[in-house]
Amino acid sequence: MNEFQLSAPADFGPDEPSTNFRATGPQFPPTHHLADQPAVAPARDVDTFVQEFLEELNFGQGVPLDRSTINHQYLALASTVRSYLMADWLATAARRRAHPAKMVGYLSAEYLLGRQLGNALLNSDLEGIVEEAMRQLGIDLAAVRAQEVEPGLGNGGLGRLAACFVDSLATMDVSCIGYGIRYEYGIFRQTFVEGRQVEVPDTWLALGAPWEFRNPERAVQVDFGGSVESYAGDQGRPRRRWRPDWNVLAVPYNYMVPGYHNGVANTLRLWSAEATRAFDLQIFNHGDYAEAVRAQTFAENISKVLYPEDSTPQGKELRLQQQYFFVAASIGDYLHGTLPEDFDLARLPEQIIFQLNDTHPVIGIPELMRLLLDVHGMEWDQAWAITSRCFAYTCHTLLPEALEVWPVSLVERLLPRHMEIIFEINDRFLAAVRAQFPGDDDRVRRMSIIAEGGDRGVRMAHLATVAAVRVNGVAELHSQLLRDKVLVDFAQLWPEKFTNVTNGVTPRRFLVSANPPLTSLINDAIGGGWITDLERLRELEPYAEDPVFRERFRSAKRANKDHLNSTLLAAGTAQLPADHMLDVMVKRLHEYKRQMLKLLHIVSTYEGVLSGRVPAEQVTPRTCLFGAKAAPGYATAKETIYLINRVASVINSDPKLDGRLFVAFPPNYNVTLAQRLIPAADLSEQISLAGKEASGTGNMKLALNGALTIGTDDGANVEIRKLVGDDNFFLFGMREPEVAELQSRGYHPGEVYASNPVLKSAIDLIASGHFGDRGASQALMGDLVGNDRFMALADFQAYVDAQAQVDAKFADTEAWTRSAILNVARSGYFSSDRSMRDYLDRIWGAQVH
Ligand code: 26W
Repeated sequence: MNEFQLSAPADFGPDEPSTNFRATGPQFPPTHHLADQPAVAPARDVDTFVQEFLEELNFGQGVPLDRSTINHQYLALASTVRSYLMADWLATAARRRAHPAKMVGYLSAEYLLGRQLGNALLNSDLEGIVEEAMRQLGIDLAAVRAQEVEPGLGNGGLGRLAACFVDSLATMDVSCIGYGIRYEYGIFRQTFVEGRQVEVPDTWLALGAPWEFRNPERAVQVDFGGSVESYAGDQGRPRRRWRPDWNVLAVPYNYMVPGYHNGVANTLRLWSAEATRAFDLQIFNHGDYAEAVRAQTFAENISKVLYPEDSTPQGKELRLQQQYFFVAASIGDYLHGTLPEDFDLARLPEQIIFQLNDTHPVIGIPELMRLLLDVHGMEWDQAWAITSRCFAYTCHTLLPEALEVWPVSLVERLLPRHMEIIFEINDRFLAAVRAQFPGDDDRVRRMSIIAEGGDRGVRMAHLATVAAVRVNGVAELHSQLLRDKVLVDFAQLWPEKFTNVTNGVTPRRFLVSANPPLTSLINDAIGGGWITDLERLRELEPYAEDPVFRERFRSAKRANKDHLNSTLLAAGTAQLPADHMLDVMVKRLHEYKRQMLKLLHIVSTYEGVLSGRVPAEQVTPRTCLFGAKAAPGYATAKETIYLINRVASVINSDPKLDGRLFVAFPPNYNVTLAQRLIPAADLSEQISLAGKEASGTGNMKLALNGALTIGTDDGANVEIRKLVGDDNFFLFGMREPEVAELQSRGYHPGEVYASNPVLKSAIDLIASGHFGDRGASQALMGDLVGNDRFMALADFQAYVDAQAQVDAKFADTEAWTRSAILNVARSGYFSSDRSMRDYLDRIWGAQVH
């Protein structure tokens, strides 16, 4: 070898980075004996973990232990735990490649994941080792865990459900990939300034994001705008071609989704928007620096922030860009990144089912059609035969205003080819409707995907229902109302397409992680099998008759209340009085959920004492705790928060109540706070107007943690009551048919106000300015007495009567505890594992595994 001959041939290799991410593996036959070894996780013992951790701290974070901050320690711990999970992830992927089966592609614009470290330690059964390792290193594990900022990539129920579902699919070892958006800013952080909600940006990435893997090689270009042109395809067949005029790069960030104690880890792939051409040097060289980077900022806007609405779409263009961005990236990634290059797309429905989490990803339907028609050159019928077997749609709402309808003009401008395809889908669909219902133009107008008249709109729920193999609601009553009302025309046309899958929650996070005292009590009684087979909680039923068990159950609840108080103390919010019934209402602030009805009960109790109508000592010591964010643009919701805080400050400092009634409203309700609050609760408030709450999932978490529910027959409350038994549930209020009947007959809240003196006194006290800001109070009470869209006044008396039953039962401690234990024992059905089994049986099919 002469002095000029360089050692490795690489030096002379191509000087362009390879972009062919399919070319994997070493370039030459490896000789080292470890080369073909599967990745093995580090040994699962304390010393190895300590070693791995210190390596991560020293060489990953670049600090010695004695100079490490809690954030260094958190990032190092997360990365160390991650390396243990990684082996499962690689093994799971290899096993899936070796035994390919149909999989689920879960498309959701929201994932409310909660903190990752605790869940990773639990599911990978590393808690014991890590606790001991940190102890030996003198590190306060609780403080390190508190360092994690939860990824708030969702608004509420829909986003959290997606997170519970992917946890269950991994625990059930079902092949699934979750697709979504990596928002740079998640749901806003809620602060209170003089009782008013003030939103603060959610800088969740600021101190590092150790749980994600950026994979730029698998970036997907996503196009927008432009126009469509015709050209002659092969054999001169007329074809259409989209000529987009701008694009962005969708860069994937992979998250591992570990199963519980099964060595499985699925993938959650969240897309982040980056500029295709990050920087325009020509423009820069001409000195227009801002212009040079404009494309970059413009592109990044797409995944910049989560829309904080959870019911009323704002119809903003950026929102549609976000929806198309992640769906096009996901479908493109799967078709052109995951499937073998020579895969016969006619067999696509055997490979994957895309579950549409509400209407937000529905633009994926014309996107798949576009790829099959324009990119893969298929004829319409073949493309539709494939597409109409690749999607299933879950509806999560009953509020007409929450159903997305995108202006045709906007879709035409942003996605001209997709609008063409939607028109074609609609024409063919309406032809079938006309054939089935000749002359019924009204039905055609009702069912059309295109809402005519004025600014034409695309009804995304109709498009989803036309294309999906299955449409499901999220609780029996909800699915029934979809069939009988919201989508009645479609249910008549395709009765077999409609089904129900009642929601569920993961017992790993919301029982085992959140409630260690109750978990060990249950384990002692019936073993640990319930954690992956929750209906086994039924075996607890006999223990409800056991006074010793009942006492231990109460001490678990007390321990959770103390733990909650330490959390609230740390957050600088008011301590909860001991020995109070903890009455909890935690959910997004929305008029249909009727936080106002809860407030009227509180004020009428207070007014009763104030006016001498009720002797203070007769008031059951109770703390009413609210947790609720309001969409920033939702004025009535924000005014309700403001009123709750004003009522709290007056009641909590009024000696007349002798501390027997306390109102707490810790700010920034999120998954982490839910895990603290729910195990401490005695009473669960599920008081929405019947026919409005699709399901609810907080109701399930609270029942599983031994809270008794006071609720209407709405959403999943109906199924909770059926399972736990009427004696262990405080039912009140109108049923859905009664609501519909009153609405059609005409509802006059003013008359209810005038005819119920207790109600009138409470409203008048608020309107009087007794709780401050008389103007704001009067406006809110005026709207309530004048409109009361969700009939809080109509259900007030029934609610107050039910609350009296609650007080009576709570006074009988043994009876209350017995009911609480029966709620836990009979709520196993509400596991998200069971929900997944129902999706497999009723929607995805057994091929998925
Ligand atoms: C476009 C604005 C928007 C954003 C989110 C409209 C609607 C939504 C979600 C569908 C709202 C939501 O979170 N719905 C809740 O979904 C839960 C999970 O199925 C149910 O348990 C709740 O009842 C339902 O309100």
